[in-house]
Parts: sequence; structure tokens; C-alpha cells
Amino acid sequence: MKGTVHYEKRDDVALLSIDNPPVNPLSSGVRQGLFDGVTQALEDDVIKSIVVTGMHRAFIAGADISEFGAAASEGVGLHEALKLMEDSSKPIIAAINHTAFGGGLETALCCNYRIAAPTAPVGLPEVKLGLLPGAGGTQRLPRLAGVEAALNAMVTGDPILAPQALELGIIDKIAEGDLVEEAIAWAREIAASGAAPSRVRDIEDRIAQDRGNDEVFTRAAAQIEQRQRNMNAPARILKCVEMAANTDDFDAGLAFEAEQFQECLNDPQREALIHIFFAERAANKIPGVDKDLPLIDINKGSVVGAGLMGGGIAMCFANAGIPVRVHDNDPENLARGIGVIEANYARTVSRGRLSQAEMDERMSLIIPTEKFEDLGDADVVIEAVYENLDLKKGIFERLDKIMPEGALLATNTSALDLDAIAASTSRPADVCGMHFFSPANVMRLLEVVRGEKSAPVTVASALALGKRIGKVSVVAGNCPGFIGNRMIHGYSHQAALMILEGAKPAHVDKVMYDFGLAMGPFTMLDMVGLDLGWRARKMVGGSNDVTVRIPDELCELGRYGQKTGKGFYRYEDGDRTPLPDTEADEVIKKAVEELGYPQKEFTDEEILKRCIYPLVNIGAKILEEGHALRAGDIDTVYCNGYGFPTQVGGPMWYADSVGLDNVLADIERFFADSGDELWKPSELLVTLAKDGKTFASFDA
Ligand code: 3H9
Repeated sequence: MKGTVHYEKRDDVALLSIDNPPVNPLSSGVRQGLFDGVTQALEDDVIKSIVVTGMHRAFIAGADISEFGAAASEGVGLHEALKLMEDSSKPIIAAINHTAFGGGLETALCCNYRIAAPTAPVGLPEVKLGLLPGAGGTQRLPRLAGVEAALNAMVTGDPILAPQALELGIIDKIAEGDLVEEAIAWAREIAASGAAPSRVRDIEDRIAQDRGNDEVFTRAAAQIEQRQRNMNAPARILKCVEMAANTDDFDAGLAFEAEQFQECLNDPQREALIHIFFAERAANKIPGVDKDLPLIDINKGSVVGAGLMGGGIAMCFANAGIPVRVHDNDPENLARGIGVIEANYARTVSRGRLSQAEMDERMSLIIPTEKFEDLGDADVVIEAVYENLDLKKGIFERLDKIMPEGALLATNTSALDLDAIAASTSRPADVCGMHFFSPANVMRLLEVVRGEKSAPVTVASALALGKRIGKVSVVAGNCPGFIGNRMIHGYSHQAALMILEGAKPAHVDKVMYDFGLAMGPFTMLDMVGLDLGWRARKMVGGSNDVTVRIPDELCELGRYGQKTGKGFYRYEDGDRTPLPDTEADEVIKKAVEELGYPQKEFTDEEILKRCIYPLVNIGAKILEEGHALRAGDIDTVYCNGYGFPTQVGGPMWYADSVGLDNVLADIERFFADSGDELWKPSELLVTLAKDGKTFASFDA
């Protein structure tokens, strides 16, 4: 059995301490331990009350996620253990030392009272795994916090810190000193009062106020439609909370929740989302590198370049409380960059998501400097100047002279040869890529690029830094475009080709939107600005690529995208809604005629395959070359950096779900039809498909 619960007698109080490191999920041994501990306390006449707390880094992180989809586990079930706790004749206090998530908070809700450490977060994040709170959370939380707050907590899955949880009524007290000692003293007081233990299931006043209040549910449904399009769990949560509000039969509510939970369990979205949960964590591990390897101790950072990327990276440091120097060789750029950072923080303050004091604290950690040499006062430096190999090599030559021995030297290049950059220093082992995504202070993804000579400690330290600044980091090999940008090229290229072959931009965009992307490729191009690529191509004397013909002609007409109110689409009065436009249609029609592409009708299915399968085929090539360590790493990149819908699990997981033999058959057909190298099937894909295997099996 995994995990255990220690039983300790503190005179007349039984102290149950959950021990399942690092975050105490409710694995079989924990469920059994809670059941046995409470039973023992109930049978012992000396014991008058019970305190439950967690050891290590959490109270309880929830159900054991690795058990979902696995064979039924042994011992006592969670519902059985929780029923015993809720029906206990002796008062039970949850002493929430730290994280109480999912089944962890639900366990606390089956205790009679809750006291928490001031920094403890609580929450019901099941929705992020395609699940709903299935241990009574949908029925109990609204009884404490009211329907609206409870719905918000469950539908977003966001954590709630102890002070707010106290305000909402989810917990009863915040400890002022030693949590467990205070919980024990309180437990004695309650037992001595002789009052019958209060049960959350019996608290009716709060929820009764919302009975028959349809407005709150209509509002929540509209929000779900807007923010969690294509996700199945949020609507199921809504139904459960409606049940909680509209019936006073608590057990009927629990039974309904159990049914809905089972629906979630059987839903492929649940599998995909749990795949992403574990893939994100696996991505942080490098095979063969000892997890106890001593890492570079990072207390101060430096950033070269105060443009949008440099500024965003500096904010990442400051947000994590790490002082950072920022240098730009142009003092005006430096001042402008710091101004942009300040404006970004000020916007967050004006939206109420940061206090002025927090903003001041963060700004004080960002130290602009006009002297390059000042950058040397740091344990890590991240270069973020524009993409020019010679420029970057020159900067690394200079960094080599000023950075202390043992410092981490990183470049934010998105495509250039890391080994060439590293070779301009005398210490290529200390160099790696740290490729942030724009805006760097917002986007979660970080590609840590491993060069031929990057030492394990360099890469592992970059991963650890990534985790510290709140990123999901993935190790990528040094190939052009690394993982993400190398793959996206195939997607954009196919989308553009389909337009030449007769598909409409709005059709392609709709198919990708319906698939779950925030926007399709042409709306995206209009948003980013068609002129960026057009100007870059002009600087090098143009391009022979037929797929840039249409965007370049649109630019010649001043149609740069949203910023000029027209691109592939038309935009009215600053609104971002893409509208059809005859001038753009004419440009497309003319280019198609001149290039002589035969026209055909596209189905939604064909469009989807032409967009997604290049990602799969290139991803498989990256995998077979060893430029990604796992298929799950590629999925992590796509879900965190490219807006790929997490509920389908990333492109590689999606291909597994379609069946690799089916995917390969289409890729072979596209290759035969076009002769395009992009469609030449990856050897790994061929082998896996032939053996009836999956990318997931490659990772196992
Ligand atoms: C649920 O509760 C359903 C119920 O309503 C109904 C049941 C009937 N299980 O993230 P970290 C592992 S659904 C198993 O790196 P952090 C994780 O894989 C659950 N393992 O640390 C990693 O393993 P490894 C609802 C878990 O400090 C290690 O712990 N709960 C679980 O950055 C450390 O994790 C959630 O959705 C788990 N529940 O963050 C909470 N949780 O070292 C999910 C973690 O081998 N968990 N692990 O890679 C989290 O949000 C974060 O892990 C947490 C810690 C905030 C707890």
C-alpha cells in the first residue's frame, strides 16, 4: 500500500499525520490509515477528539492521480473513509498545514472544523484534470461558501489562500502560531463544550438563499462557454452544483455527483489532461542525471537586451523575488524597456491583481544598467537581443570575460545554432538555451536548449530556474527552431498551401477554432501582423516560397492585419472580430489563378489533417533524432506555448488517439499526392504504426 497515516495519542486527542511524500495524495495506504486511525480513536474511551494534519509539503494534494484509469486499488475506498469521518461522534479538526486540493479539501470538508496555516492554499482543481470534485465537494463547498463562490472555485480550479478561504467560510480559523498545537487545544475546547459536532452536510442557511436562483447558473454557463469552450467537466460541475442548490436531499446530491464523476472518468478528455499533468512534470527530468546533482545556486540574475523579450524575462526574475540587472547598449532602449515593464505592472495593479506595494517591490528588484560589466554581478545571465548570430556570438565573447566562474550562460535564441554561440566562449559546458515565449512574463513555456557541450549541471540548473520562475520547462536539442518553432512551420505552410488549392481562410480558421485553438492560422497572422514576415523577406531580396505570395500582396496593399484594420480579413472600429472582405478575396483569387493551382473542395476533416499531421510527422522526426526526449515533452511544448487544446492532450497524444496506423496512412497519401519532403513519413512513426504501438508507449 502506498502512503500511511501515523497515529499519536496526545492525552485525550488523537493526532493523525498523513505521510505520503512529497504531497500526500490519498493513495491506498492513506485512505486505509485515515479509516483505521479514526476507528481506533472512536474505540478508545480516553480519546475525546481527533486532529488530522499532513506531513511534508501538503495537507493532502487530492486523490492519487496515478490511480485513475489504473486497475482498482486495494483497501478502503475514499468514500468509506470519509463517511466514517463525517459520521464520527467525536469532533474531528482538520489542521491544514499546506496545500489541501481536490480530495484533500474534500477530506477537510468531512471534518467538523478547519484551521489552516496562514499560507496554506486550498482548492478544488479537478476541472484541470477533466474531472469534478467527486468526494462530495460539489455538494459541500456551496453549503459553506455559497453557490457563486463555490462554482467559481470549482469551474476555474484556482487555489484560494487561507485568508480568503476564511472570508468565504471554507475554513474556520487561521493559526497564529504552531498549527498543530493550536488545533489540539481547539479540539479539546470543542470536546469539553459537549456540543454535537457540526457537519457541513447539515449547514443549510447559506445554500438555501440560492435555491431557485437561476441567474447565477445562467451567468456561469455563459462564462464556461466563453472561457472553457470544448471542455466537458465544467458543465458537469455546474449540473452538480445546481443539484446541490435545488434539492435539500444531500444524499441524492452525492449520488448525482458520483454519476457525473464517473462520466468524467470515462471521458477521453480526462485521460488527455492527466497525460499533460504527468508530461509537464516528467519534462523537468533528464534521464541519467541524478536528481540530487548539486545545482548552480541562483541568487542574482542578469539580462542582456531591454526589448520586449528582455523586459519580460526580467519581470520573471522579479516576480520570483530574484534581483536582476538589465542592460541594453542603447540607453534610450533601456529607458523605454524599463518604462514598458513599469506600465505592465501598473496595468496589473489597476486590474486589482497586484498591490502597489508588490509592484514597488518588484520594480526595486529590476536594476537597469548602462555598463555591460555590471552584468557580471550575477549567477545567471540570459541574453535576449535580436536574432543575429554574429551579434550573439560577440555578446557571449564579452560575457565570457565578465561572468563569474560557474555562472549559467543562457541565450534566448528561438532558432539559431546554440553550439556556435557556445563556441564563442571558453566555457561551452556552461552555456545552454533558455527560449522564452512572448510575452515572456505571461507564457508558461520555456525550452531549455541543450548544446553538444552543455554540461548536465547547466541544463539541470536552467530547468530548476525555470521551475522557480513558474515556467513549464522542456529540454530541446539544438536543431533549427528547436521543438516548437520547427514544428509550427509545417502547420503554417500547409494552411497557406490549402488556400492556394481552393480552401477559404475562414474555413481553415473555423476548423482549427472548433478543434480548440483560440484562433486559426489566418486570424493569428492578422493578429501578429503580416508585415513582419514581408519586411524580413524584403530585406533579403524576396522569397521563392509560393505560400508567401498572398500575405506579401496583401501587405503591398497596406493590409498588415489587425493593426491596419485589414489583412486576410477586415476589422471594424478597432474591433478584433474578423469580417469577410472582397479585396482580400480578390488578392487570393488572382494569386491562385496566376500560380495555376488546381482548385478543389475541402472537407473539415481534410483541413484538420493537413494542419495537425505535419506537427505529428515533424514531432516524430524530432523524437527519432533525439532532439526531444519524450513525446510527452512535445505535447507539453504545444499545450503551453502554442495554445494547443489541452483536452486533446497535445499533437502526439492526439495522434495516438486517432491511431498511428490511420495517421500514417493519411501522411503517406499526402506524400504521394504532393511529393513534399514535409510529408515524408518519419521512420519512428512508420515503426510504431507497424508494431501497433503509440507515442505514449515510446515514452514508457
Ligand atoms: C481528486 O482529488 C478527485 C477527487 O475529487 C475525487 C476522488 C473520488 N496524485 O507538482 P509537483 C506528484 S483529483 C499523485 O512537482 P509542486 C507529482 O506528479 C486530484 N501524484 O510539486 C510529482 O511527482 P514526481 C486533485 C501527485 O510542489 C510530485 O507529486 N488534485 C499528485 O510544484 C510533486 O508534484 C490536484 O489536481 C496527486 N494528486 O506542486 C492537485 N499531486 O516528483 C495536483 C502531485 O514523481 N497537484 N503529485 O514528478 C498539484 O497541483 C501540485 O502537484 C501541487 C504540488 C500543488 C500539489
